[in-house]
Amino acid sequence: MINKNSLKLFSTETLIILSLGSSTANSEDVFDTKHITQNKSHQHSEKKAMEGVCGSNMNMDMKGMVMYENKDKLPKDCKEISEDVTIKVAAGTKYAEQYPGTVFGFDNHQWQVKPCARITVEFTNDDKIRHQWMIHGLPKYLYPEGMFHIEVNGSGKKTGTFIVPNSHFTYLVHCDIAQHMEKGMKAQLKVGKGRGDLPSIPGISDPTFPDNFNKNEKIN
Ligand SMILES: [Cu+2]
Repeated sequence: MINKNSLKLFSTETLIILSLGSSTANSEDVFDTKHITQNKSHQHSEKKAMEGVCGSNMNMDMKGMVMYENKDKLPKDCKEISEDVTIKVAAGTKYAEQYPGTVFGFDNHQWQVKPCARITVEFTNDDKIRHQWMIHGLPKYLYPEGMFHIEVNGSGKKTGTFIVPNSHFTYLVHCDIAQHMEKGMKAQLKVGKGRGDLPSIPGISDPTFPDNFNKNEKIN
């Protein structure tokens, strides 16, 4: 069966490609240059080809990646770096043991820094599965998708740096692997005074919709 919607989508895309092709005189040139650059970077050995900084500020190898790192570009509302902070974070199932109902966790679920701080995150994964330290809500002119992200595939460590803006805010930090945040890998970074607590942070805040274990409820 051919899905009508996908046909519709396909035809719209085709139209866009066609119109781009005809309206941009040197679009082929642009494409060719990109193509050559990509080929060049892939001419190294197999190991090298897997490593290095990709076009989107992503530093990746077999152990994991650091994405959208920013060591020196100041947010618009910062005149200077206020402080250099190193946050050491460990991730793993063992950190969930003290919080009933969770399966995964960080060794710390909250950090606080000054506005305009430069933060270096040393992220250690104590499990044999993949974990992430991912922060959201950063200014999009500096961080694509408003995000900075470290990922470690199995036990190991990765380090990355980013700079926060000047406003008081509470940023969401989590692991984006399916069900890891829901099962405890959720934390917050408070910049300045922050802006309250996020819900469901282990050891810090209650969930918005708590599980209901009614002892009086009869099971038939
Ligand atoms: Cu995880």
